[in-house]
Amino acid sequence: MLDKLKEGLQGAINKILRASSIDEQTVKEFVKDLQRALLQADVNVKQVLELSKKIEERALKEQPPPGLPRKDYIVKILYDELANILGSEQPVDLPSSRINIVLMMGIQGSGKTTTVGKLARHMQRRGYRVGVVCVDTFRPGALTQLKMVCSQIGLEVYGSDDVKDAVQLAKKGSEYFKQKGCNLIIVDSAGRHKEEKGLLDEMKQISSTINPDLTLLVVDGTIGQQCYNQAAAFHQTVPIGGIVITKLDGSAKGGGALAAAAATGATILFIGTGERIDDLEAFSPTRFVGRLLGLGDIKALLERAKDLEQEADEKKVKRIMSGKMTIDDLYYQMEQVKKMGSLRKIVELIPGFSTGIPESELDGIEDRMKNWKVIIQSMTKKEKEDPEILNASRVKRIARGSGTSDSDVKDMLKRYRQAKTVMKAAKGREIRQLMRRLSV
Ligand SMILES: Nc1nc2c(ncn2[C@@H]2O[C@H](COP(=O)(O)OP(=O)(O)OP(=O)(O)O)[C@@H](O)[C@H]2O)c(=O)[nH]1
Ligand SMILES: [Mg+2]
Repeated sequence: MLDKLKEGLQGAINKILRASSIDEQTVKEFVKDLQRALLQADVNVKQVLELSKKIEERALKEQPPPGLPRKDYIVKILYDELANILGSEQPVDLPSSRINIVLMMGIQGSGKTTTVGKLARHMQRRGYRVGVVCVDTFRPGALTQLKMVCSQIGLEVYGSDDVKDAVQLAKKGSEYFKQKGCNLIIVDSAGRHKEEKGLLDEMKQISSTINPDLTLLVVDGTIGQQCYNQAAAFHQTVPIGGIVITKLDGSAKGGGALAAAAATGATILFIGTGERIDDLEAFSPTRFVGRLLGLGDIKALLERAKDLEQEADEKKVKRIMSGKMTIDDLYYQMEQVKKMGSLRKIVELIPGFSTGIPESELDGIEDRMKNWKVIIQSMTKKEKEDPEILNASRVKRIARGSGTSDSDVKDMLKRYRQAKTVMKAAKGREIRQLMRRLSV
């Protein structure tokens, strides 16, 4: 699966790991190799550029934790950023204690019916009592095909060759399996072209009638980055709970399909890796990227990076707690909390930050934090370690260098001092807990 992409990425990794020293040139070459591999896998150009810019910046600017060679750190950055563009890790939320209805949708031939069988098998193995409903009244032979797929695993299919009302079938079929005590009912629908309005309307009706717990969009991975438009078009009709990308076996464009699907914001929950009933995998971005990069080979490296990062974090926490917070530490905290999402929450979480910020001002805080980042980047190492040396002329220089104003710089310094004071004052468990929360 995705052999060419694997080859390209692993080639880039091997090259950088073999390099005798890492300089800007080596990093640029590494990024070029990545770009080539990703573009070949049909990853969207904009996504490739954004990703490579981020990797290049991080590879050149970030300090690896003490003890970790920069080239190992760069591989870790690649691992993180690739997993990042494949979306967040989300388990399938179908509690076996309730009756779950899963509705499949997707355009013609994307692999819905095949996936119904695979998913039924996957969930059966996890102890679910599964029933399958065929509401494809569109294509002749649809019911027969679904029955054939499901007979392999001894599953009953509800459907009719005579009833043409898909909404009725959906309703009756799910009632039927509810009565029978199933806790997972999978509904296979007819293929849709995204421009066929009539069919899309039917989809909407089915959805509002059976009220599915999960709507899965099935997308053919061989279409590569076009997945984005397809997923977006469907999402407008019926909100998608998750995506299944099929036919990743033998598709040269699979990488692009995955990246594009994730870019819609919907979670990729499963991938199809062949025509057989067992060829379905639950999707995890980190596991998937690990395999792409040859996890066997880089596992030790990743673990070491994690250990050293943790060690460095602990040192940092100690320093901050003893009241010796540097500007770099502040920056680090800002980066950490950003990962957590909501800015309002962030501001509330960093002690000292929210002090004196009126509610109305909180909304503008995001822009100010962006300002603070460039301000910090314009400071020298010495200034960051000891901001008290900042006199009027240094403040002016930093403001000019960061394209901000003197008062912006002063405002950042004020917040820094507040945070430092609060950290120093509030020793003990509370802060420790907070820091731990910040570094998840
Ligand atoms: N290689 C490969 N083939 C697949 C995979 N999933 C589905 N297929 C094939 O794709 C073709 C179409 O699959 P179906 O499951 O019938 O697609 P569908 O979306 O139900 O099609 P309609 O009901 O006509 O809209 C079949 O030949 C499947 O064997 C996969 O993961 N890998
Ligand atoms: Mg079908």
